[in-house]
Amino acid sequence: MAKNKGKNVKNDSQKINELQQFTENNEGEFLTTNHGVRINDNQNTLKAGDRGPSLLEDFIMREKITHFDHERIPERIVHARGSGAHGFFELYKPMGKYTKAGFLNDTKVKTPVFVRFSTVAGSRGSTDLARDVRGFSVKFYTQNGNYDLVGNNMPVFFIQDAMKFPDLVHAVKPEPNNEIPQASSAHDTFWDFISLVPESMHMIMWLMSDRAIPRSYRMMEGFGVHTFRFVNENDKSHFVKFHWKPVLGVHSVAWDEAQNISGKDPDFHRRDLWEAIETGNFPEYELGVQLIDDKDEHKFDFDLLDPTKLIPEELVPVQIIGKMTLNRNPDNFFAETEQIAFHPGHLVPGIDFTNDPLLQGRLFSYTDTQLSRLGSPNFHEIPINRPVVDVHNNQRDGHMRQTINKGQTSYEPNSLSGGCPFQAMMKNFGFTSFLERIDAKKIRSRSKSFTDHFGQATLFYNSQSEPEKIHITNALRFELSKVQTPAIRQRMINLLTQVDKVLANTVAASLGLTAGKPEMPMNHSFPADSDPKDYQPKKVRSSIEASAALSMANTNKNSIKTRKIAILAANGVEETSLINMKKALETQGAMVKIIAPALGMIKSASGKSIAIDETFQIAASVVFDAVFIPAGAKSAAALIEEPDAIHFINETYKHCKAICADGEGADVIEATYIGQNPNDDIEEGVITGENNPGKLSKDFIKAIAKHRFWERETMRKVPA
Ligand code: HDE
Repeated sequence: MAKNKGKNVKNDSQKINELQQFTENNEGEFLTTNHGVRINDNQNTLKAGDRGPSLLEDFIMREKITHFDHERIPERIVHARGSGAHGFFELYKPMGKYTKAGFLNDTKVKTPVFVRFSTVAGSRGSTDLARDVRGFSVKFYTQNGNYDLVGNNMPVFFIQDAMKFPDLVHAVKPEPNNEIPQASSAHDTFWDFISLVPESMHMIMWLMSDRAIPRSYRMMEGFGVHTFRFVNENDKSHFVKFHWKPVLGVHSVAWDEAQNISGKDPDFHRRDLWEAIETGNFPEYELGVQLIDDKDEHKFDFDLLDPTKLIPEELVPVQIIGKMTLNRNPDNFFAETEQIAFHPGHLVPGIDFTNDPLLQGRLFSYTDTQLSRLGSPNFHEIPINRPVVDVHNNQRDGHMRQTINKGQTSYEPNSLSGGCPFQAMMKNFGFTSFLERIDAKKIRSRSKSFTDHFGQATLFYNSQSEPEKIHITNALRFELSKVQTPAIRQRMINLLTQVDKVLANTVAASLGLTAGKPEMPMNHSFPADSDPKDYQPKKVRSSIEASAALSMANTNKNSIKTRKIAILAANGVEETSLINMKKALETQGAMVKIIAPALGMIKSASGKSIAIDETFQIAASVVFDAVFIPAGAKSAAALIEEPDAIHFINETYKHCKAICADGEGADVIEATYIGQNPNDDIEEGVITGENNPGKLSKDFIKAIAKHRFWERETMRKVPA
């Protein structure tokens, strides 16, 4: 295990202390300028007479406005929209056999972390519910320096080589002539690019799946994507893939719901994360690793260095080695979430890169982007970016330097400062790169082992449940219907035939097209002396037919913890019916809100006052996971007369969520589409009952835990 010299090691709460050191406390203080001069009037500019011109000498007004003018920094080129949280990581079992990384060896150490979740394509103010990849970046403030695991919620990527990244991002961003559309891949330039880059097909399957519209940041997986290396004390290396598994399971919303949420609450994921932490429902994720012995590098039917491939868990199981808990919201969004600077090149001894050509390019990009965004090579001195260990080197000065370096020397070797700071040369003390043998020609090309562009796209598609397959099909129909250029649609359909014929034909039918043979685009990365035929994209049949871990249908469905449940009520509600269900749900960790026609209080049938949380004016079914309608004849009658209540239930039904009614509450369900359709039986997930409140709440809780009843989608369409 890599050791630190005792002197510069600090305890784990150091990060919190350090941030506190920079945290302003205004309590009982006077307003001052940035230079500490007290301000006696913060309302009026200095003027020549109270109706006269403003005076240039008003240094207080000028300082205030100048600072305001410069408040914004460039948003991130990608992943501009994000939300962050503090937390800690705890190790379950020492991993010394594989890695000397300190924080992966000591189970007693609680390593502080900061996490930033994000979407990729949209601007900083865009909606959380765009169909998009989600960023999942974790900064570990370890005792051996900062380690950043800068991953996504999908385990593969669109492209194999960093050279293509600006093209990909230009294609997905709003089109340059009219800056349309915001935070959406459903437009010509994106699909034009994708239709010409078949290596993207595996990632496209993920992007068109429900993984791209998570229910919550707390209910999505994270992946390191690239293959990295673990290196142990004896310099033995293992390949490693990183996984984050959310304790609450992996869940998504429906596409129609996502579009609605984007209007009703564009901050849905941000709010969800913030509220979960504020209410003590700390998000938890287990860290898993897939480990591959160096000697097994070539034993797979894909290349470990190819970031468009995952390693099926059936081939290499994920070992769970620790857990991350997010337990503290940032104090200031800008200072922390906006200024945090991640970098896949922030490594600690015991973890190393591989030659994945996408990863290699990222190693250049992330420092460069911080220089542009944060404006100075001293971005590591911003409190959120500082390590919990001291920094000692001879780097000096620069824009906005904070450190006051003492002494006569700023070079090494030196004798005037006794040689300090000196190199950590002793074995296993400082960072050393894995001694990988490289013996090759300098060349711009791609390995032949990267040419299977479809095998894992098919594996992913085959691993999905029926409803998930339908969602992928519908997402492709939606996106490609938005494409205006017929040739692009046709090229995409032709490519889809390589993934699954039924999928291709179904999408083709709704576009009025017939699937044809794909023309493989000329790939200009062939080595000059090679036969292009050898480098054409192809499909390698995966050694397994389907992988259970790739389907969300197989995720945790035992808990309703933190699920949001709406109770619809009006005057005359049966108090016990409402209160008992509320208690039963809250005991299981759900968050319950009472929604009524007007704010304030409602009067129960027995004359008790019950406080209301929201009215139908702002409440929307799409931000809830389930709905309950309590007993009470008068309340039910009032809800039946309330169009928004009927719409609420119809929409909950349409989005396949659990619905429950007690006693006369069932009359309200009868008044909705569900009851108006006498040919359909009341099906699973719609629960009514009387005289057995215990059973009712038990059945309802079970139904909510199932997350969704997707079968409803194929049974009938609800005009919600
Ligand atoms: Fe990034 N990426 N990326 N990326 N990326 C950035 O860095 C880049 C890639 C990812 O919450 C930028 O600080 C290149 C893969 C996340 O602050 C930028 C390439 C994966 C975040 C950048 C990739 C990611 C970023 C923009 C191809 C999944 C948000 C702002 C070679 C493993 C981090 C910034 C945060 C952010 C470049 C590909 C994940 C421009 C050149 C693959 C989660 O430097």
